[in-house]
Amino acid sequence: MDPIPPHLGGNSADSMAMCMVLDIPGSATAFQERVHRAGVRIVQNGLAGGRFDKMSETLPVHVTVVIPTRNEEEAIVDTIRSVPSDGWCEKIDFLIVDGNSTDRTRELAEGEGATVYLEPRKGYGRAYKTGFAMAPGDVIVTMDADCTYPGEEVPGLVRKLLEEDLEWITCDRLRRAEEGAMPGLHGFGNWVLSTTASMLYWYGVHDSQSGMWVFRKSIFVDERVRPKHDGMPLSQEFKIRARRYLGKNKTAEVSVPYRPRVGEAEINTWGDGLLNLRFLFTHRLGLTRQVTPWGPE
Ligand SMILES: Nc1nc2c(ncn2[C@@H]2O[C@H](COP(=O)(O)OP(=O)(O)OP(=O)(O)O)[C@@H](O)[C@H]2O)c(=O)[nH]1
Ligand SMILES: [Mg+2]
Repeated sequence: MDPIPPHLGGNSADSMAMCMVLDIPGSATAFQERVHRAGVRIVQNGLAGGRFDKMSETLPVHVTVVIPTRNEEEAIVDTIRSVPSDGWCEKIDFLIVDGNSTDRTRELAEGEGATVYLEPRKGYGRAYKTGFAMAPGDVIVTMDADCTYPGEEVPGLVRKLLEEDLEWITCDRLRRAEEGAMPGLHGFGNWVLSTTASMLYWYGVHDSQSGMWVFRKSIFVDERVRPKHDGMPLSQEFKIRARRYLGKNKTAEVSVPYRPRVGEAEINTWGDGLLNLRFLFTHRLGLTRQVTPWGPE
């Protein structure tokens, strides 16, 4: 079965055409210089089916931005538009995994040319377990549908992934959070969870709760890398698995700006915080179990 019905339009001719053209004077030279400076060898991409050509200005890769949504009509359009689609990669599409929104989220996302998949099973993690399996791109990028993450950084992050031959990047929000982005309890909860995760797993990630990742879809061939939780703990679970099974040389944490939320949050700060904390301990003890399987129903 084709995982994404063609009528959903994620691979629309318009977005393809937009991504095929790029003509930025000097950028190839700058790119080569950066590669040279970093002493990084550009290796076989192995995903787009060809060699990553350092002379090329368009990254030879198909990128899918996966966004879970639940009642995000205020921010979904700006979130999608925040990611450049002006030809920096061969192809880019958006996959919205919607958890039964009762507002106009799905309609607005479709209006932006995104593929919208209705995932009625509840949960942030549940949405990603569906979206990751369905995403058609070689590289997957994630973000919330609330304008908190910097879409404009996506091309640079994907370029870094390819240039440095990484498998997975997680974005740290703590160092560059803008005023009001992580108010009171949120900031404190983040600190408690991130510190606890560092002590229990010693995995070198500062922001355990960030939901912006940039990675190659092929990492999921190794099933140990697939996060299993249906709820918010999927975020920290993914980081723990990626660092453990992909190794520190193939993974990185990069600081990005983080902005105040647009639209009402639906998360239960205390409930989700405690669930995350409990997960850190139970996962360490090997006591967590998978409730629903990987992929769409
Ligand atoms: N499909 C689906 N998406 C969800 C669900 N719960 C949350 N989301 C989406 O997942 C993303 C993350 O949720 P947020 O409410 O932003 O959680 P958060 O970032 O921890 O909280 P804030 O700091 O308030 O933004 C958002 O885009 C939500 O719309 C769900 O049950 N199903
Ligand atoms: Mg959010």
